[in-house]
This record gives sequence, structure tokens and C-alpha cells, in this order.
Amino acid sequence: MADVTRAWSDEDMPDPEIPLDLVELLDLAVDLAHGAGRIVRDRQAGDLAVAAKSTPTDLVTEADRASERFLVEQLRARRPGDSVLGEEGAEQAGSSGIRWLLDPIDGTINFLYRLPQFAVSVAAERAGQTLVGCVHNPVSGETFMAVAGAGAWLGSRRLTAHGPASSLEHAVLGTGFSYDAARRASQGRVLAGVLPRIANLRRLGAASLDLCFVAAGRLDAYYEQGLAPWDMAAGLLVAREAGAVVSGLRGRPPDGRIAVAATPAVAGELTVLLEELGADDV
Ligand code: LIP
Repeated sequence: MADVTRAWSDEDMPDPEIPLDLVELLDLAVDLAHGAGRIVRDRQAGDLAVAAKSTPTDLVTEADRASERFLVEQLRARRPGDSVLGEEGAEQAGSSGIRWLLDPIDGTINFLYRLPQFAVSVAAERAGQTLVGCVHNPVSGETFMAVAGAGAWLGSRRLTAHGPASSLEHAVLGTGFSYDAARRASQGRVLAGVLPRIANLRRLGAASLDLCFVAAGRLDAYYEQGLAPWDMAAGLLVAREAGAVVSGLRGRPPDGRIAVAATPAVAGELTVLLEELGADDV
């Protein structure tokens, strides 16, 4: 069992009022993400069976499935009363009130192309509120973590979302695109309106890591339409707990329509621009 308390060095130790059950949930999330990360890294070395899902370009590999099998088996053994929802089809009802959202490989296309930008994303929620989240990149070894109301960390470093930009025109922004061609065309139209208003764009290929990069000050902002709960739950909590402004548009929370995370310095301008461009209607 990973000992996440080591992830928080003494001076960064969060408020001792944090309920032990949240510490235990995070400890488990980190352990699960590291375990699945080892499986994913080992499978990448071999030949991979690949299949298409919603569209010919929405791919799943047997490494995605092996990672999800591991996560579900571990949860069944260690928290049999919890519910589970996983990208590759895992769905298990429970009575504890806790639900785990699992993305066994977020950034599957990067994984297939051996681009070292993919992650195992694990989050636990209660009544729709994310309690803990962990995003682990098995290639870089980086582990992003957060506890609701207590903060966000990269390893033992406490995170605060303060990218360099003081305004949108200086911002480096991340985004992503759908596996559906027609939706990508609409996303492209929105992006055409965004590009002249920002400094630069990054399409890194894994929503969970993109959100954590806003938390770590590696991006000033990120938005994407059409994300699933397992893509964004853990990363949104990391961004929010690092002090990023996390939202949808028009006063809505982040959801499958659109999820936005931005530093306080650029959030207001970006939200107005995305609303003007109808970014939540693609
Ligand atoms: C991916 C997201 C990415 C998005 C892709 C896809 P997957 O998740 O992380 O941000 O642009 O369309 O949804 O499919 O690799 O788990």
C-alpha cells in the first residue's frame, strides 16, 4: 500500500482536520494508479491488439483493457461496497455511496504512438462531488494528486495554478478534439476564433494531464468539449484545488458540453470569448 503521507512533506502537510477516510481514499487512488501504470508501461513494450470504438479513430488497446481489469479487481477486493464506472465498460453498482471514475489510459492515441503523454486517471466521488483524484503518467513517473478542500500536489510539491500570463493575449492554452469528424470541424471553427486572441496553443492529447498542467503552471488555461466523466474528474479536482478557475460556460459546471480550467489571471477573458464563440454548442 502506497503511503501518500510521504507525498506531503511536513511543511506542506495539509490541515490535520482532513478526515482520515479521504486520506485512505487518496492512498488507494495513488496505489491503483501506480499499479495500473506498471501494467500499461509493460504492455507498451509488446505487440498490442487494437480495436475501434465510437469511430474508426477512437481506438482501444488490450493495454487499456488490462489496466481497467486490474483497477476493477483491486477495487472489488479492497472496497467491495463501492460503485465503479470505467471508460472501457466497467460498471458496478455499490451501496457505500462512493463511486470510482476510471480512465485506464487517458491519451490512448499518444500511448499507441509512443508519445510519452498519457496517464492513468482515478477519482472517487460521493453524490457527484469528487473527493480525491490521482493522475499518474507511467513514463515520466509524475503523480498529480488532490483532496477536496485540502489542496493539490505533484509528488510532494504543493501546486498553485499561476501560469506566466497576466492576460489572455499572453496565454498558452491547451485544448483537444473529438474522435467524431463533424464535431472536430465545429471545434476547429471555435478554435479559429480563439487563436488570434491567445499567445499560443498546445494539443497535448490527454485531458487529465492537460488539466494537471494548468494546476502546475505549465499551461495558463485549457478547455475541451465532449469529455467523459472519467477523462476529467481527477484532473478537474487537481486544477480546482490548485486554485484554477474551473467551470463550464454560462454559469454551468464543467461537463460533457465543455470543461474549462484557467488561472485567475485569464479565466474571465477566456470564458467571455468562449461564450461569444458558442464553444459550448459544438
Ligand atoms: C482523450 C482525451 C483527449 C481528447 C481525446 C480523448 P482517451 O481521451 O484525453 O483530451 O482530446 O479525444 O477523449 O480516449 O485517450 O481516453
